[in-house]
This record gives sequence, structure tokens and C-alpha cells, in this order.
Amino acid sequence: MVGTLIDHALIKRSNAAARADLDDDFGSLGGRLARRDIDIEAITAKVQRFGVAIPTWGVGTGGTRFARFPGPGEPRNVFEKLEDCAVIQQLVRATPTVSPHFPWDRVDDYDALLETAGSLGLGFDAVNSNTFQDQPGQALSYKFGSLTHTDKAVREQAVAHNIECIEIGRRLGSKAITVWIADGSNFPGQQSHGRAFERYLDSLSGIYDALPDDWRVFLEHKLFEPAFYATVISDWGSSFLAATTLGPKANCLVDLGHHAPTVNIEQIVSRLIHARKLAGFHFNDSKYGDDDLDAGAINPFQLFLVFHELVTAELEQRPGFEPAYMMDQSHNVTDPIESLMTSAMAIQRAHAQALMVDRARLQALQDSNDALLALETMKRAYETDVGPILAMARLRAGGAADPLAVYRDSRYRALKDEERPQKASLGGGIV
Ligand code: RM4
Ligand code: MN
Ligand code: MN
Repeated sequence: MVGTLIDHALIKRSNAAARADLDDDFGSLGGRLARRDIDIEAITAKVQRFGVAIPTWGVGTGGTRFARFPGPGEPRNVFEKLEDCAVIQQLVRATPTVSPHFPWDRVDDYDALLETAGSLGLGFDAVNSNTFQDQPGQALSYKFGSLTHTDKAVREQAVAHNIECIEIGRRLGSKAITVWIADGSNFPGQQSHGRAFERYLDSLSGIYDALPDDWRVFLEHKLFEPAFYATVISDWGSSFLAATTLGPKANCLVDLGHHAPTVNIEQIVSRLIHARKLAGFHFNDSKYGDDDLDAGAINPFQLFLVFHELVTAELEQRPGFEPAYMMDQSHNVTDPIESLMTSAMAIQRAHAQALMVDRARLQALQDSNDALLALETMKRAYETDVGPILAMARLRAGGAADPLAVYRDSRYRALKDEERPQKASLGGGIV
């Protein structure tokens, strides 16, 4: 049974109060953009079409390796997670899909899950498998690896779990499975780099063979943690090599937090687009490593530069370009709903800014090696305040001009705190 979302009258009231100022701001921005030959309506329509998936684990409170401080009214199961996701979509209108993680989101009745999501106006995006934790009653441990374990029986167990995820995903209408493994080694010499990669390829080919025709498998690389000396799929090179070996249905996913500091992620994106191997993104931000901070919190310029590559690929209609977007964040001290709403808007912002790059001028400047004006051309787009476009897109789609204000006014969290008495600690809190 689904509980209440946000009262629609609240949204209407708040939008009515914001309307005059918004019309004004949108009109004057439209005039300024017209002088740059940019059609504000065309940009607004593209912003409205943009969607980024919410990870079900994102609506729970995260934590660090040291502690987790649960927040009030946390969802206790996937049905309640869907409610929180629906609130985000209700207000922001940029998050129409949800990405489930198994076995965290396992239920007895997947038809009921699909029906609940549908009644909340949500669909399902890529499914995620989990072979980085041991589950109660699990026959064999993943302590020393899963898909790359030295013991064939452990590898088979991990492959079977992924195939089960595909089966569940089929029933939910997903079209992709994301495989992130924590496999690797903590000490030099602990593991053969070569043999571990070969075992990975062998296991993955078992998963690949189980993919329905219209499905894809997304390989997610990460350079550290919990394997601190070497992870098996540490970087986009290993991921690309694996995806190429496996075949056309295998693509490389880019999680923004899974790179060493200073790595040029936008260039990796460009390479993967070139090779028709870009699966999509896990958006988040970080200062040190896989901090899983809110998208745009630390380096919004990088996010813009990534979107510049994506928008360029879209405008050039690059073959095979069909990226799946998801937020992958851990909310430790904020209300996860608030973080996911503002993150979705930060992602939309970067997208809208990237749509404003004068690409013809940029290319001419590149051809004449005018480094300074090329940068200025990028900056001009990045420094455009696209806020009125985002607010108008939300309003036209039936969302809230100011999602955060409406959410706080609604007292949704306090109401859920009464509705959802917490039991034992949730699985999968620390990510
Ligand atoms: C990992 C990775 C995966 C996610 C887990 C929870 O660091 O980002 O995408 O499934 O965290
Ligand atoms: Mn991720
Ligand atoms: Mn991560």
C-alpha cells in the first residue's frame, strides 16, 4: 500500500506565488539568449525531455566506513523507497525511472512491485547486482572475490546471481544490468593480475550469454576499495578491454567517483563515445575518491565539461550513442530526498549549460588554435544562469518551480517518521 505523496494543492500554491517573477526572468533570459542565436524554447523542451534514474539505495541514509547515522522516516523496503522516489519525480520532473539493487530490493511479488511503480508514475532503469557482500544464508563467501574468485563454485554462484537479476529485470521492464564487482587484492602478490582478469572474462561471458536480445550489460570500473592494492576492473582501459572482448551488448559505465583525482573524465567519455562503448553514467561528486557526494557539489565545471561531450555526441548523432543516466550517491548528513532533488537539478543545469555552447564558433577557434577564445566560448555557456529555464521546464511538466521549498513545507519527512517506525538496521546502508 502506497502512502501519500506531496499534496498537489501545495505545489499549485507555491507555483502561483512564483509565477510572475519566473515569467519575468524567463522572458528576459530568452531575450538575452536570442541575441546569441539561442532559442530558449528549444532548450527548455530539451531540458524537459532529459531524465536521470534514482538508485533505490540512494533514498536511504548512507554512511562511511566508520558509522552510519540513520535519518528519520527512512524507507524500510523497496515499496517505501519507491514512494520517496515518486516524491522526487513529483517535484522535480527529471527522474522518471528507478534503478533497483538486488538482493537489497528482493520481493516475493515482482508484479506488485511493477504495479506500484506504475501507479506512482515510475519505470525501472538498469538493475544492479551485488556480489560485494555476503547475504544471510549464502552458501559461499565473497571475501576473496566473486566473479573472479579462484574457486569456480564461487564464480558460478556469482554468475547465477547476475542471471537472477536479469530475470527480475525482465519482469520489471529493465533493459540493462550493471555489474560492479569489488574483486581485487589488498596486497602485492596476493593475486595474479592476469589470471583474475581471465576469470572475470569467463564469468562475464556467462552473464552476457544470458542477456535477452534487446539488453545490454554495463561494466563499471573502480580503482580502489575494498580492494586497496588493485581492483580487477580498475579503470576504463580494463573495462573497455572486457567490453570489447565480450561483444556489442557490453558497454562501459562511467561512475564519476571511480577515478583517481585529476583524471580527465570528459576525455574518457569522448573516447568511449568514439568507440561506441559508452553505457552511461553514475553521477556524484568527490574531492578525494568515491566520496559519493551530491552531483555538482565539488566540481560543477567538470560536470559541464562531461555534458559538453554528451551534447556534442547527441547533436552529431553519433552511432550507438544511447547513454543511461543515474545518480549514485551516499547521503550521510542530508535528507536523501533533498539531496537527490538538488542533484537532479545540478545535472539538468550542466545539461542546459552544455546545450548553449556555440559549437560552430568553438570549432573555428579550435581550427585556428585560438586557445583563449575557445575557453571563453566554453565559459560563456557555463556562466549562463539557466535557473529560469529549469524552473519553467519543471512548471510546465507539472512539477514545482521551487522543489525544496515545497518539500519542506509539506513536512513529508516528519509524516513518514510517524508512518515508518524503524526496526533493525537496513541492509546496504553504507555505500
Ligand atoms: C559502488 C558502485 C556501484 C554501487 C555500489 C553500491 O561503489 O558505485 O555502482 O552499486 O557502490
Ligand atoms: Mn556506481
Ligand atoms: Mn561508487
